[in-house]
Amino acid sequence: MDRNTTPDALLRVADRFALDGKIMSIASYGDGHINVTYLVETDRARYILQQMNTTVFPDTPSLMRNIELVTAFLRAHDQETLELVPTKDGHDWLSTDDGAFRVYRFIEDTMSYNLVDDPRIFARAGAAFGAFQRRLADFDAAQLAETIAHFHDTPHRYADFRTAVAADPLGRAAGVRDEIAFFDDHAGDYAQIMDALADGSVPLRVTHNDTKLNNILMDTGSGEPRAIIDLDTVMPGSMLFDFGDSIRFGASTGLEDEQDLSKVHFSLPLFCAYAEGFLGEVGGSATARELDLLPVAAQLMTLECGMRFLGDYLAGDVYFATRYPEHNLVRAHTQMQLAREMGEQMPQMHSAIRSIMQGSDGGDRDD
Ligand code: ADP
Ligand code: GN1
Ligand code: MG
Repeated sequence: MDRNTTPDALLRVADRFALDGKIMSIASYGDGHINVTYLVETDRARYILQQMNTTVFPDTPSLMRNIELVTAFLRAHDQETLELVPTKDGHDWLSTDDGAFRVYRFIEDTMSYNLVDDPRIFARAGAAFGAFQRRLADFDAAQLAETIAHFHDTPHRYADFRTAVAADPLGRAAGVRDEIAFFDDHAGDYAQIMDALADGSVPLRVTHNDTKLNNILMDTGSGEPRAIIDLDTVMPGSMLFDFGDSIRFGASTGLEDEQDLSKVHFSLPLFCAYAEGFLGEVGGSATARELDLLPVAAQLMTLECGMRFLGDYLAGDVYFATRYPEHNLVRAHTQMQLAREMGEQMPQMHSAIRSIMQGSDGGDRDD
């Protein structure tokens, strides 16, 4: 995807949308790895303009239909959510020679975190993602298109990873033999969630699937979560994907791309806080197998993301946005360290989940 749309082209694109006021500025915005995001300021309002990543999400009409359906559903349930701004001719996205674009109203007076050290903040994130999933339990999953096939199918991700290792177009594999061996050593673990989905002990639910902390906007005044964003991957999935991916990103003492690994550790207090918030919303509907797999899911989602970063490094940085040549490798290293430490603290994670569930009434469990 071309990430270098010229300022003139951006202005032409923004001008095709029904914005309120005269466009004053357009500037790059945010920390997403997939879409190209801009802040558009007019003399009356602010907007988010996104060039959608049509390589990652090839079926734009289905993607946008999912977002329309999910945001309409959330709004109908009084939940603040993304709001699309149509084009001047009434479409909810725009296709031009420069790519596919959409505009959201800017959700004002909010901020997002790439790192938290205060467990109370992370507990609120857990409650927000839990509430998101609980609300969507009433949403008819059959309406949703699968925007990326096999998104959290970890064995499938591992097969893709092995393909990238074998192809090695830039000759990078020789320099990362230990990293490749690390993901190979865990190959026997990868099927645990998919097997549980297949045998029915873990149900399919409507899930967000990309629950990193910076996909929640928090109110700058109250500190409470306001809206969950980045709805591109909302589709049928497992509660374990959402829980695990949040822990992968947020229960770390370092940034996802921290180069100094001495700063990157799995934090059990952050894990416990998130689990408490999340299970406070969805614990009652969780099956015994889901509860049992929550710690494993944290480690699996971390391994999965790590092998995606390393696979992209080998493939030549074609998927995730990178700012320097080793960026994906740096990200893979943080995920490896976190996955290793999660493995060491598996018993503590299990006992934390047990005590959270004993502390709650847990009376209406569906197992
Ligand atoms: P990506 O898929 O690339 O991660 P996101 O949809 O998450 O893209 O958007 C990137 C960033 O832009 C978010 O992390 C957030 O900071 C900001 N953002 C996106 N939508 C909005 C919005 N409606 N209001 C305010 N900020 C937003
Ligand atoms: C991407 O879109 P963004 O930046 O929120 C990726 C996630 C990864 C994440 C790693 C569609 O998320 O799956 O976990 O990067 N999204 C997609 O930071 O692949
Ligand atoms: Mg995002």
